[in-house]
Amino acid sequence: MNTAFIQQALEGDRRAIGRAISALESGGESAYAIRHAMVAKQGRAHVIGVTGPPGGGKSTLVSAMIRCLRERGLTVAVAAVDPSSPFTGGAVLGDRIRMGERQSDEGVFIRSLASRGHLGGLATAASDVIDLFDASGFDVIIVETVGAGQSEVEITRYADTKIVVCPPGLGDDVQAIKAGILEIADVFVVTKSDLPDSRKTEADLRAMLALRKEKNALPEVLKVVATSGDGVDALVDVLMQRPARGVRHEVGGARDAYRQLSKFIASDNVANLLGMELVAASRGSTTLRMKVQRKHINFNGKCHGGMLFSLGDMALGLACNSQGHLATLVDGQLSISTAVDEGDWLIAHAYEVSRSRKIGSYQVRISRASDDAHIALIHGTVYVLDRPPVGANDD
Ligand SMILES: Nc1nc2c(ncn2[C@@H]2O[C@H](COP(=O)(O)OP(=O)(O)OP(=O)(O)O)[C@@H](O)[C@H]2O)c(=O)[nH]1
Ligand SMILES: [Mg+2]
Repeated sequence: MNTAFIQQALEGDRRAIGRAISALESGGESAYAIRHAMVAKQGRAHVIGVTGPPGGGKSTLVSAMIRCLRERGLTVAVAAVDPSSPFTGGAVLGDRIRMGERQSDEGVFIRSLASRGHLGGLATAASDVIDLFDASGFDVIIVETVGAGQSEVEITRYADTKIVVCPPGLGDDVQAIKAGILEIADVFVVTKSDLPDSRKTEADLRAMLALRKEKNALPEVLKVVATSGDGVDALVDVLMQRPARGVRHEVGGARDAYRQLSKFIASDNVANLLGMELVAASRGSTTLRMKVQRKHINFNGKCHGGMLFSLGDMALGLACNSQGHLATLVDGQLSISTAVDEGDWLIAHAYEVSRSRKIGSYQVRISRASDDAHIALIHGTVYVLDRPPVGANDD
């Protein structure tokens, strides 16, 4: 196997980087060699995830950010996951790029990636490609994902800073965006702020954030007109002020916990049956989301209490199994304070209250995504066994 290109890629050679990405995407032995070689060089780049609804203005925003970052002398690599419109050379990058200016710019590298439905989410290759860009010395890495389904949530686990794009006039989709994404956004960007509805979108976002109990580290809300460049400088200022560079490598195993727990939930029949999705995970805590559907509704026309318990139990089960030991619920109480309707998105946040070698105590707070209303609380006691969780061994 000729591996000279790996070294060249890590030195920033563009053709070699392209070749390395293809090797990572196709897997196999050279992918392994690349991963091995790049480990030592990771952790320098600021990885910025940009997600939001289809057609929300993500690519236009990314193009404007590239321009601004280049003016500040920073190099930029972009991974567009499952783009519905071609990224390189197309109109999405604006006239200057179309005219070939950006392609000949050595400081910008853009690549489209297919998400291949690995565990119902993001292709493994995407996270490898981010690591490769990082190891190849790019200052900023931007990852664009469409906010539909699990992949946008998953990709943001690999980002130091998460931008959620909210274009004006979303209507009912706003709730789906809020469900789960609210928890992960560091910055909300109201795109297309030249459109009249943008004031309302901004006001909606601010009203929603005002409901949050956790007042510190509230996400910023910024208005941008990417087509004219208005607001882009201010956005890049905010991004550059964040001390976030490289934190994805320092979060105490959060990435590992997330990867492990995605496997658990993907292989859980009840989670699949009821439509539960993993939003966030770290050791000892998890956040899930679930949209209340007709199949969850009881004879009274409200969400069945058992569905709430199932959701909470799943969140709790993942949280207590995230530490390498098999743990199982031995006692749990559910108290419900608000009835839930079809169409609502539920968020379940499970966290550890205390844990000894044998016994763990956990709580799950279930809330409604649209207004953060308190829905239910679960308290559970788990028994910890002296062996790993069953699903943990098949790596
Ligand atoms: N009025 C206005 N239109 C914009 C702005 N930014 C983007 N658009 C338009 O919105 C449409 C979608 O923009 P994209 O940047 O391709 O959106 P996207 O979110 O990347 O779309 P997908 O990748 O297909 O999900 C295009 O027609 C853009 O010209 C803006 O600031 N103002
Ligand atoms: Mg796009």
